[in-house]
Amino acid sequence: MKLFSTALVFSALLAAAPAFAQGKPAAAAAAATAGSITIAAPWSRATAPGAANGACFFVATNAGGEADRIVAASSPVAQKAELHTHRQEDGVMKMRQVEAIDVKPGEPATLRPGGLHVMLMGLKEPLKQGATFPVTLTFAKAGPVTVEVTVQEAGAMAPGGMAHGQPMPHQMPGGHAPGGHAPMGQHQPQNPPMKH
Ligand SMILES: [Cu+2]
Repeated sequence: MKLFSTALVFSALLAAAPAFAQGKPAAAAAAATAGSITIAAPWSRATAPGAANGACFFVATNAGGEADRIVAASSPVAQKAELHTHRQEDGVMKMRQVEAIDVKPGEPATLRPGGLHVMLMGLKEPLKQGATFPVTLTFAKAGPVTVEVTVQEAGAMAPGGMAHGQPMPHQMPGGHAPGGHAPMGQHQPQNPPMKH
C-alpha cells in the first residue's frame, strides 16, 4: 500500500537524519513519529492575504497494538488549532469541531480537504506556498508530536508528489465530490472568505 511504504521511507530518512530542515522549502513533506504513531506527509494550502483560517492535513498510522487518538493540536502560526471534520447537514457540507481523531492499528486516519483536518484559526500571517511551519499534535497515549507542515499551492488537493493515483476514499455520504469544497463561513462570524 502506497501510503504505508511512503511512511516507512520517511521514517527511515528521519532515523538517518533526525534534524528537521526547518525554514527551507521542502519538495517532499517530512514525517514524524511518536511511539508507534507515524505522521506522514503533513501539508497545508497557501492562504490569501488577510485570510483568518487555514488547515493542515496528513496521514496518521498506528503500528502498535493499541488504539490512540489525537486530542489536541497547536501551531505558532495560528492563535489556536482545532480538530475538525466535514458533515452533511441539511444538504450542506459544514465544518464541525470534533473532540478527537481516532488513530487505530490498521486504520490510518487520513486528514484531507473535504474531510478531517486540523483547523488553524486566527492565522498570524498568510501561509505561503513552499514554506514550512510546525504543528504539534497531542495524542492521548503517545503524547505530543511535532510535524513540519509543507505549504502547497492554494486549492491543492494532495501533498506534493502524491497527487496522482492516490485514492481519495469517500468518507462523506451525500455525494460530496473530491474537490467540491463548498464555501464555508458557518463558524466564522466575522465572515472573511474561507480559503481551505
Ligand atoms: Cu475546519
